[in-house]
Amino acid sequence: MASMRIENYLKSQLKKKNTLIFVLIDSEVSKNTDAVTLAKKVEKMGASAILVGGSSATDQMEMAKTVKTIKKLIKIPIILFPGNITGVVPGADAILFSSLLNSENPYFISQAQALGAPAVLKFGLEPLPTAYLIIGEGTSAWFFGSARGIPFDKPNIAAAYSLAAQFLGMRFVYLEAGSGAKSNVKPEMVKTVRKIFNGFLIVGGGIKDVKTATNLAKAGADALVIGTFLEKGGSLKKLEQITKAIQRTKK
Ligand code: 1GP
Repeated sequence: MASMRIENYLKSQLKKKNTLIFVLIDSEVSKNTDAVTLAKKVEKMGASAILVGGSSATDQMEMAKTVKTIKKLIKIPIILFPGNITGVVPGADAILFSSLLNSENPYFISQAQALGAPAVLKFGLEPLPTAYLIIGEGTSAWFFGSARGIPFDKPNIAAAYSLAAQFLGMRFVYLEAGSGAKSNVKPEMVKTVRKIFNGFLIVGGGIKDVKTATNLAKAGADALVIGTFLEKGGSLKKLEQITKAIQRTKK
């Protein structure tokens, strides 16, 4: 049985905090030095994990370098968030081992996974079995993943996919509006998925204010992912306000 160190860590974090913050670092957008400074700051501020990757991050060398540099300086786990097999690099703690369940291209449902799995094993990355669901359309993740985006106002479709994920043994669901999305996943959808899905529920895409984050936390998200807000120079003070607010919001 593979180690479940990171999965157990996330569960124990959930017992202390109601909703967690994961900060996404796209190694191609942030320079190595920026990524290091950012990782250190967000750790101090209460983020529970750093995600490295994204659907447009394809430079493995750059990504491996970022992971290696950050790893030496922080204690919170680094979780890879691959958009393709190029997102599998050594040195991280775990990987969102994801199947893009609503893709129209089987490559993103099972073939990339088969191609990437041996490297995940070789690099000793803990695979976190994740159903990746793309909500809405027009984002890079939607485009590159050939997704048939679940409409924002169809929570029951997201819930049906999440239940299917659970029946398939996946312990994580990621409701993804896409990086820099104009509209984020609606609390109603999170609530509907939460009712039916027993695992760890991640929500991301376009989150940049306390109110949105609090409503998603209240609706039952276990972790919110924030990337673009910081990439675009959003203040750490505001991120801290978001973090504090969701950590005290009861589901
Ligand atoms: C994207 O869900 C993540 O894959 C984070 O989205 O970059 O919009 O914060 P943002």
